[in-house]
Amino acid sequence: MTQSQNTSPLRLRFGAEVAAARAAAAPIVALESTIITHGMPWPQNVETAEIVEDAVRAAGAVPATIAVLEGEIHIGLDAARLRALGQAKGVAKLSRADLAVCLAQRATGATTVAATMICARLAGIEVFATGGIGGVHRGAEDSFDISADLHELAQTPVTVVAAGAKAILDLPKTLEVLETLGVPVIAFGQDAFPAFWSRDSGLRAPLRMDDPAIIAASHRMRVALGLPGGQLIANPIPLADEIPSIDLAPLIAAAQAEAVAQGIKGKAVTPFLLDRLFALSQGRSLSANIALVLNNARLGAAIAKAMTKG
Ligand code: PSU
Ligand code: MN
Repeated sequence: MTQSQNTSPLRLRFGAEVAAARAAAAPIVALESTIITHGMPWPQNVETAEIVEDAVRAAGAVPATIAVLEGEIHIGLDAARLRALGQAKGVAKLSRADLAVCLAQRATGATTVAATMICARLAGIEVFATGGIGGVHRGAEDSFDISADLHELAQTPVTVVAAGAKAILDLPKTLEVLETLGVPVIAFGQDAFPAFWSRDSGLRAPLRMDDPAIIAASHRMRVALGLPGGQLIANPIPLADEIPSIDLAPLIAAAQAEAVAQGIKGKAVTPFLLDRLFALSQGRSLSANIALVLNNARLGAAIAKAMTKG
């Protein structure tokens, strides 16, 4: 260890299962915690987090749910900590800008895609599965609301598996920004860029791959090239769980109008829209959401396994 590491104030707390996996060089899949605290209502948030972890295990990898608890980065949460986080009120939502502040204040917070990528890299975890990433919001030409997730994908070498981006975002602009930032956007098993609840956004993904082993190989190749960022793997929701976008479009428009009318800004925007959508769809969106996260967890595990074979 170098001097600077010895004097670093940072300490990662590894869960027992993750510590054992690290010792055995077994495949590990990182999972985020903002989806638990800000992305789904209780109790489905905790139930989903648990079955997603089980899906990773069933696919032959070890899940590492990441969160900051009382000023420490946890890589892997035990059942009690997961349940407590899922029921806690007013947990902070941590993106790149917030992480150091939360740790210095010894506070608790849930990690977004951006913050989870930062923590996963520190823990040596190269694959991360979630539901949807943040992106360019509708009306960004006025609000400038562009998620820090996109910039994180450009600078932190973690392969992120998501079901594309939600239609609460401006998908063409999101793809343009990812292209500008040099982030590979790779649709898995199809040509179309998926749109979260639906398999086809109507936009073509810039890249396509059909084999987790090739995804692992291109991750390695980026590292070998000295390229700093990660890859976005856009994995379409299973056909049986898809919701036609025509059903959701009016609800998204309504939620969007409410956000504008109520002056919702900054990091409150995404949680507000997700919460309103769940309510407006009478929970219909939730089972699809759960199915796609499970699907991403399985693909994440397959990629993580391929990385350890490499
Ligand atoms: N999109 C979803 N579900 C989520 C999120 C995004 O479909 O739970 C969460 C993720 O944690 C993501 C964050 O990183 O919201 C993006 O927030 P913002 O737009 O404020 O960057
Ligand atoms: Mn934002």
